[in-house]
Amino acid sequence: MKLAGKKILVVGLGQTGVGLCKFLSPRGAQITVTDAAPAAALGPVLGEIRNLVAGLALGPAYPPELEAIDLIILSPGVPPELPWLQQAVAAGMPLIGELELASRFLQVPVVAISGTNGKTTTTALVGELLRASGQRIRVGGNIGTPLIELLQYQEQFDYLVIEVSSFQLDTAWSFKPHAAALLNISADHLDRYANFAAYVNSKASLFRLQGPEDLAVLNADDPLVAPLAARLRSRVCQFSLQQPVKTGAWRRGGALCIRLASGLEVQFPVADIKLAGQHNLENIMAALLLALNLGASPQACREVLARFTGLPHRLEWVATLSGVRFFDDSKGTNVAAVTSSLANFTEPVILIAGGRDKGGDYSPLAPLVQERVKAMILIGEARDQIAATLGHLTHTRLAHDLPQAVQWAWEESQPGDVILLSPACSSFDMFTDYAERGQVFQAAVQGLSNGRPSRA
Ligand code: UMA
Repeated sequence: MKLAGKKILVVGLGQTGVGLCKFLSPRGAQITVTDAAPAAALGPVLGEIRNLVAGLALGPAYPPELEAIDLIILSPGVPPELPWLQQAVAAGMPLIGELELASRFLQVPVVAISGTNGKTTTTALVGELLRASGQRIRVGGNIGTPLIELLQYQEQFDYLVIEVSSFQLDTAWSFKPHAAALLNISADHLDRYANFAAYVNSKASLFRLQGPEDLAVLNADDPLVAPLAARLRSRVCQFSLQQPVKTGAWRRGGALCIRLASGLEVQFPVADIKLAGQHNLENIMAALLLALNLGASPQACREVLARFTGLPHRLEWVATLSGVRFFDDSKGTNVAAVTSSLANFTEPVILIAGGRDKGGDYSPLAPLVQERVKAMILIGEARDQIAATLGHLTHTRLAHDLPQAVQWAWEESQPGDVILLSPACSSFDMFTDYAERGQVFQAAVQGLSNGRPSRA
């Protein structure tokens, strides 16, 4: 693909937009960057790209004039269905996403992980398992560093291990991962998709271009993922917590059992696994299948599993104050994630939830809220909606912001309780992203421990 001299419009100036500019500029492209946010809101990133681009169309100048543009490249957070982009496509203008551009320049095999929940933890774990086995790898994608940014180093690596979101898949028609796992599918991002079926199809497109030389790892227990096994051309491995599988991973008693087509059979005692949470056993099985199929050593995997504790903002223990345990699950941005998180506690939970609604239905949380949640403190745009669906099931209060929610949760708590931030919503109404929301939560908890706790 020739980029020199091409007039390219980069849409969105977050991490992806910056990565795109850094990739396109040295290849001679004439870049215009557009973003709905005004310059003042974009802050330091503007400094990073100012010398790389020919034009900026920010804030009031968004969306820009499209005359003389040869190619539009989208950040994943920008829906291709926006009317001005649809008009451009209808007029014959090529439009691709960052993952598509990266796919056209990839020279090393990619290991891709997708799914509604667990994909970030699994991606990080696959990275650890392969690295501990002596493979040269880099981890990126939706987990943090866009794939386009990893390409500059690609010849130094055996594999690039990336987390892939449905948003990225939707505009990536050439993406062909050498090994890919689909962990699960449940309702999410319904503010962006026409319906749930469209979201499911987006996830399944992960395997679209795979052939018999490629590996697909599928969750045999997930009714939306399991049927893909019969449709794919890839080599399939499955994992299950419920029953043995022919080729793949399953739980038997106190061990995770693995059997690969290569003949490798190996077991990993659950008691030796540091990463907590039932749902994480599925993520671990998927990660082991990817890594062992790519040549990881079982002994190195054992060592990693004995020390890997997970990632920030995913059911992360923050502090224990006067017998009350605080957990930051800011990455719990949909109902299924909150369900998994709540299922880990037998103690009374004070749940802090809310944020920007993603078009989902909160009612599947009702049984767990009734059973385990002694109080719910709701924040953000979705607080009234969640209160209307679940508020009658437990003591519920609406807070102005997250620090107030933490303070109120603390006032409601007693020794032995758990205070859990697990929002079931995205963070974009009040924060830059889920990480910032988690940091604000942790700082508020820190504030309690710094000696001004007031209990009712
Ligand atoms: N913007 C517009 N017009 C729009 C929408 C957004 O101009 O219609 C602008 C915003 O003003 C903003 C910029 O686009 O300045 C942000 O672009 P982006 O949302 O694509 O954000 P990036 O910083 O590029 O981050 C993206 C992923 N974000 C999303 O998919 C929403 C990050 O995943 C990812 O880590 C990063 O690329 C690197 O690959 C985050 C995420 O929330 C973690 N992902 C979703 C999820 O996991 O559920 C999919």
